[in-house]
Amino acid sequence: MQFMTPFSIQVDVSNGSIPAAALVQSRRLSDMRGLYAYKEAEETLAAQNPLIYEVYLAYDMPPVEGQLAYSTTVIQAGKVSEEYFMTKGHYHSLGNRGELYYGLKGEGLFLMQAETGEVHAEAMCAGTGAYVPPYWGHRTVNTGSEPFVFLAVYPADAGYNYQSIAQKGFAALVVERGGKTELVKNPRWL
Ligand code: M6P
Ligand code: ZN
Repeated sequence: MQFMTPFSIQVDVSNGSIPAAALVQSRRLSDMRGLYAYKEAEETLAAQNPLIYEVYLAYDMPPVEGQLAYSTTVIQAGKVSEEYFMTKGHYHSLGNRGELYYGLKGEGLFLMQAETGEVHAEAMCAGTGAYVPPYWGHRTVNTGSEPFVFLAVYPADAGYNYQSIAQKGFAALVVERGGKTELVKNPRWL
């Protein structure tokens, strides 16, 4: 491994941004085509194409074993019909790599899923440290009324596998029904 000089990078905890980020990724509804369950509501909202979330990558870390990468994610508050705004969600290309999330602002649900379809959800708010063990797919959902912000730390060589979630989604959807947050079965999941 390359010998690297230690460093620090500031996160603006008032809004979750990283002003000196190496990369900022913005995901609008159009970047998430087919991921929301309610197709008609997605079509209606498509004209506005709202910003769903941003990812601030702190540092352009070489994707090699032993290094850690970190980022913040800011998910806007909102819903597509009754399904809350959320991240795309991914498995790691190297399945045996875990990840740690730390809540900074707002409220969310951290949805994790094993390849078998077993689903596990952890509620998150400022101060929650939530751990994704190796092999679990993961997606975050903003269940609150303000932006949901968290920091993620993960092995720099973990990589992203978006394919299976793009095809089938998660086994559970996170929806608001009667003013409450509920996990319901995803009808597209076979
Ligand atoms: C967290 C980390 C990132 C990830 C981001 C958004 O910040 O897990 O690695 O990119 O969330 O999630 P996704 O890539 O699924 O859109
Ligand atoms: Zn990950």
